[in-house]
Amino acid sequence: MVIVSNRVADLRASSQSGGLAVGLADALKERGGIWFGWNGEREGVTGGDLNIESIGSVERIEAQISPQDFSDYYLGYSNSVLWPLFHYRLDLVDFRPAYFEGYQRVNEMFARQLATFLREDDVIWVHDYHLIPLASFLRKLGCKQRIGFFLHIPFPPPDLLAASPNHAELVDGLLEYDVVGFQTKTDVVNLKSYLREHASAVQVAEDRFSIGERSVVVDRFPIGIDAAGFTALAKQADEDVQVDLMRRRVLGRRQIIGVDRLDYSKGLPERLKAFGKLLSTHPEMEKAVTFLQIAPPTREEVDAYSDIRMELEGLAGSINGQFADFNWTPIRYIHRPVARDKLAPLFRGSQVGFITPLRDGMNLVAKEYVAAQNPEDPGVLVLSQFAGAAEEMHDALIVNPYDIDHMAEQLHRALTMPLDERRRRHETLMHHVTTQDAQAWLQSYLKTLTQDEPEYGAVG
Ligand code: GDG
Repeated sequence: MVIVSNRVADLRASSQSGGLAVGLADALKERGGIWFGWNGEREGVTGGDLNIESIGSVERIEAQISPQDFSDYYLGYSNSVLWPLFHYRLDLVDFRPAYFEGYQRVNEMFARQLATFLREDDVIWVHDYHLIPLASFLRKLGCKQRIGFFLHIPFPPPDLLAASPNHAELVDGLLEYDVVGFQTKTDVVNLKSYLREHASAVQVAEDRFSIGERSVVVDRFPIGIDAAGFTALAKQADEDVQVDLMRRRVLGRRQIIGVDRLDYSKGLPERLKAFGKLLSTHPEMEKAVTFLQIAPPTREEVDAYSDIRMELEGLAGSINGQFADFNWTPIRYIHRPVARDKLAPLFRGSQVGFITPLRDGMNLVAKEYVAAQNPEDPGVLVLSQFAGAAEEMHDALIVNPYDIDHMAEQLHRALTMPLDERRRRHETLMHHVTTQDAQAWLQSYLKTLTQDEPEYGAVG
């Protein structure tokens, strides 16, 4: 098995640290194979020496890229074109021919480097938007192996995608895979409608398109979390978290929590405004609730990210200035990562999980919040209709993240929801999170990727 992703996971991390990467790493260790990706450094030499480390039956291979490629491939095409475009944010897209050239160049180089390690019977699983053209370059080098792709972020509707000057090349790149996996039905429908309108692919079954001699499966594989692991982690509050919990209990103060990488797709300004609105429309909530927003920094070199940081700091400051008292700060905003073993008990100790992205592939935090709750006295999940997770988590309070007033009202509803309704909603959500977990996702994807391609006559 060969996994390719922009960054390579730490294969020595214990399963305690949880997360998707650990699930994938475990699957890789079980089967033996390779995890290939970029080493994360921006000062390398494109095509320079690979860093190869053997850990049991797995080889961890990291490639270098040059400062120019870091700028064109990573900051440029991946994060200033594809990320905003695929999150429906055409206003933030910065198309430049040099970015696309860098994107192709790095993908071609990765393909050449990886190809020398491949065996005939390997199964290759490529992850995410940085690497869409990888299969096409591998095919040009003669690789006939099964190659699958999984997109962790949304896939936009044809009209939006068509705004990219390179849309045809991107989709042609996708068609070189044997399986193209998405998070949601909406993403699947978006690619299928693009294929029907713009591409030469012919639909030969519900989830299969043929292109010349080959065919590609297009389906959804909603990603899950290690639910059992996260529940266990949530039950072990360390001293700091326990003291914080006790203090709030004594003061009769409830907590709303949000955890997101600081990204414009996560709807953070709208979320802060909704909390401000709650305080102004329900004065009884003053001193009765605090909002803890954890938002560690990412991709700070991209302008749109420094803009959102400034906007958020301004908003948190002004809401706190308006409502705070000497003994109560309404918003606690943390712009640093918080350790996972603190995060889980913090979720458990918070009465509302407030997860309102403007657009999100899935959103694992929504699932982690549910897994962390005490089933006897669970908190309430308030979830954006535009998170992939909303497609299945119907028992959350589903909100439109652009509608500040409605979000404020749903926050109020969550904070005042009777215990039996909270339990009922949590039970259904928990059933979903534990059955559709990371293992289920992995197995269903790999089953599809490893099954033989049917004869065309047998299809459809
Ligand atoms: C992409 C897609 C899709 C966050 N802050 C801290 C921290 N986190 C952890 C969370 C969660 C993960 O990071 C974030 O996952 P999300 O799914 O919420 O979002 P993205 O990072 O945007 O992920 C997304 C995902 O890929 C998987 O396919 O669901 O839609 O955008 O696990 O807990 N962890 C720690 N400290 C933090 O401060 N320890």
